[in-house]
Amino acid sequence: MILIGRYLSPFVRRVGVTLNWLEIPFEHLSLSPGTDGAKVRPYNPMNKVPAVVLDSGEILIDSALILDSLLETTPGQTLLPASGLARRDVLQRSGIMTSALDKAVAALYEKTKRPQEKIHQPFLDTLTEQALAGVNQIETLVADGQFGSVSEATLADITAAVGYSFIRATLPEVISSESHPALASLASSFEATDAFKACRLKA
Ligand SMILES: N[C@@H](CCC(=O)N[C@@H](CS)C(=O)NCC(=O)O)C(=O)O
Repeated sequence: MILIGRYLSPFVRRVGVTLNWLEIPFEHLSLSPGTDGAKVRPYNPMNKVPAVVLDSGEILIDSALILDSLLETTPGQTLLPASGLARRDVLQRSGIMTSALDKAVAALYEKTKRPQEKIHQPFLDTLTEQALAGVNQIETLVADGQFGSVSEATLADITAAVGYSFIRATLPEVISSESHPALASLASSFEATDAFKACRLKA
């Protein structure tokens, strides 16, 4: 299996961490759509990451679809329940963070991809507020005991920890251990695991 994309992308990173968590070997091509478009497009003509090449040669894109496929084909995995309310709950809590990450990535692009004079501050503020609203929901749920621990991890925990670290690194005005202590603590325990350490944020 091959994973395409840099771990700076939280979507790529949650796939890489999950592969490590499940002890599935893979090759990592650390490519950026911004600077390596010609190398990314053969895997995804839209020049987006992550993409995964399965051992069968099939190419999958989008972290949600990639993870669904990986988990579905890994017997005995415990990151995502097979069906029912428990499954919906893990997907919903993962989805809150991935939605916040969509907004955080858009805010980062708004800040970094435009000439300074073309940044539209009201739009940037809206994106930042949307990302913050998502991480605030996660903070409340973590503080309420609705997230797990390293020993009983689910996809929601991995996604929350990856999301915290990404937003903390790229939009530090949105999130910190002071503003989101429960989520920061969860992220810190997951970042200490080998699965996370093998996917360094900037690699
Ligand atoms: N919904 C997608 C989001 C992927 C995404 O936004 N990837 C970003 C990197 S973080 C990307 O490839 N951006 C390049 C672009 O949109 O031009 C997923 O979950 O994989």
